[in-house]
Amino acid sequence: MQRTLLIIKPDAVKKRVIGKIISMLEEHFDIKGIRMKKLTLDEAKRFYKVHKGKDFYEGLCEFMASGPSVGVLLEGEDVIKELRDFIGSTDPKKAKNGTIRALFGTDVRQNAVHASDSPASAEYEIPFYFPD
Ligand code: 3AN
Repeated sequence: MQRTLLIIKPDAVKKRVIGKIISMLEEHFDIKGIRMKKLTLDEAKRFYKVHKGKDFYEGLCEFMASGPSVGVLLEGEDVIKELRDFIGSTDPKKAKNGTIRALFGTDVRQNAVHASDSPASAEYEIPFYFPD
């Protein structure tokens, strides 16, 4: 069994599509936890530390700390890869039709959701929203 973290990012919360995204997730995956929280800038910087030094890093962290987001804990046999396919490419304009980012994303920064990309990332990321 794998666990993974999906985050409904501040842009999607502002667009009022939390319910639509959770509804899509629920049809395909087992949801084990949901928590709304506003990351501090420090948390956002630690969360995205693998991107430190890249030109989009500061803007990305500020955006993630700009408003509430929703962490969704999912569990399943191959859930990390399946969820990554389900959300679509980083750039919503390149994401396949019907994926969450194609439906709700705006651009590469405001792309509606995040999903862990490996078991190691999932174990690092889950405690930001689910410390217990
Ligand atoms: P993904 O979330 O699809 O794994 P990553 O890990 O390459 O994508 O990037 C992490 C986050 O950084 C993305 N979700 C996106 O919000 C942001 N990002 C990536 N590339 C850019 C970029 N060129 N400009 C602005 N933000 C970016």
